Amino acid sequence: EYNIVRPKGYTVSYHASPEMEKHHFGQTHPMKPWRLTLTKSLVTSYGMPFAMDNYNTRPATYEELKSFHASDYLDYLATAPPEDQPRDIDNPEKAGEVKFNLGGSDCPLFHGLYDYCSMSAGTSVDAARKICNGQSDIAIAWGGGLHHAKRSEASGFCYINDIVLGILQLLRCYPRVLYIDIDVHHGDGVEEAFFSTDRVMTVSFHKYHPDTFFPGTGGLDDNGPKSEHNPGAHHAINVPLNDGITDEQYSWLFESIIGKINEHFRPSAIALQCGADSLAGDRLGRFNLQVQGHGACVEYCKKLGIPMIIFGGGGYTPRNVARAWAHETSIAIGCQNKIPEEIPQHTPWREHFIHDTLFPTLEQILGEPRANRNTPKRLQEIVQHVHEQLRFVGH
Ligand code: ZLV
Ligand code: CA
Ligand code: ZN
Repeated sequence: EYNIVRPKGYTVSYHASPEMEKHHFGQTHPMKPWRLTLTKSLVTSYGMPFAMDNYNTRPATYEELKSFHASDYLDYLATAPPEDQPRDIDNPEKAGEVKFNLGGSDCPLFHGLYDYCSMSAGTSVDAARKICNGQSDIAIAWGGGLHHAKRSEASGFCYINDIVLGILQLLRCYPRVLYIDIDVHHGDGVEEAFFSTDRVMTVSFHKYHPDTFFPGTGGLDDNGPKSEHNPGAHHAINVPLNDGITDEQYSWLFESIIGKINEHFRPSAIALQCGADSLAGDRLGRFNLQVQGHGACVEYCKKLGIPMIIFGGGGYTPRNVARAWAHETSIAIGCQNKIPEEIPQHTPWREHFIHDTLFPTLEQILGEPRANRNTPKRLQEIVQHVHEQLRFVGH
């Protein structure tokens, strides 16, 4: 009804697993898989599925998960009892034990955990396969983007690193992959996984404070192995930010940094993690980004004309997550100027959006915007430092 048609000259695919969205981390846990349902509801009410190939993906197999994760970790993930079940009463020492960082308050053992993880990973691996075999040019996997998971450890609401699995798939058919992460947290798991290769460059923009903000890593000087004999040297880029950054500052940084990286590294594919906790009003985030500024990053990457996977990630105020990811889906399709700003009347759960627009103002979101602690001088220094790192990369 909004005359949304398939884009000319390229294909967009949307990979989702509706069963994944029904899982619960627990009442008070900030991660709400239901935000994916709210996103899909908005995407559908605007008519965007007509312009894409839509896939209901299968769960990733054990063998696929093993391309990055250790077997003993996967086995425990598959068999550990949910926490609300009675603990092993015959073995009281074991009762309070935490293995692989599973079962704490960040990474609870909930019902159906292994299914949830393998479905999230399935969307990302399928997205990567479609890019590899040329059936898709932009593949969207909002259920993925879980960038903190390690080979043998859960971390920060992430159990399986679907991004690493997706990039490993891309590396089978592309020489160089650029990983970009706009989640408000540092993309530590992905950075670490590709620390010693020059075939993947990782770039994370995040709120940085070593003591008070998770995970505490990703300082400006964290650029990969310090040894020049290691090919991964200079192939990790970090953009540490303070509270309150605005759309204008963030877009300027993003374009200055990604533009330069594109010239030097010349990626053959892009993996873009679009964590929506960098938006203003996020329950965990600290920035003043609006849907427009967040989306501008996707638009800039799309214009580079390189095959791309778009992942989800964090995002803890579901109505804003759904707005951003629906807007970014429209950018992928190229219909962002065709869809009305007003949220369609027939959108399921429309009342959850509170304001009836796709682009609420900072005042509507926050009342009073958060104080901006990023000085122009500091942002200049960051860009300068990144440009210096890039003198060691490519040509
Ligand atoms: O968005 O957590 O700060 C990708 C992502 O990047 C911590 N965790 C850990 C380290 C020791 N602490 C405290 C443990 C807190 C456990 C419960 C919460 C519960 C309610 C509200 C907020 C939190 C919370 N947890 C806020 N920040 C944390 C971080 C993990 C952040 C993960 C971000 C994941 C999906
Ligand atoms: Ca980030
Ligand atoms: Zn995050």
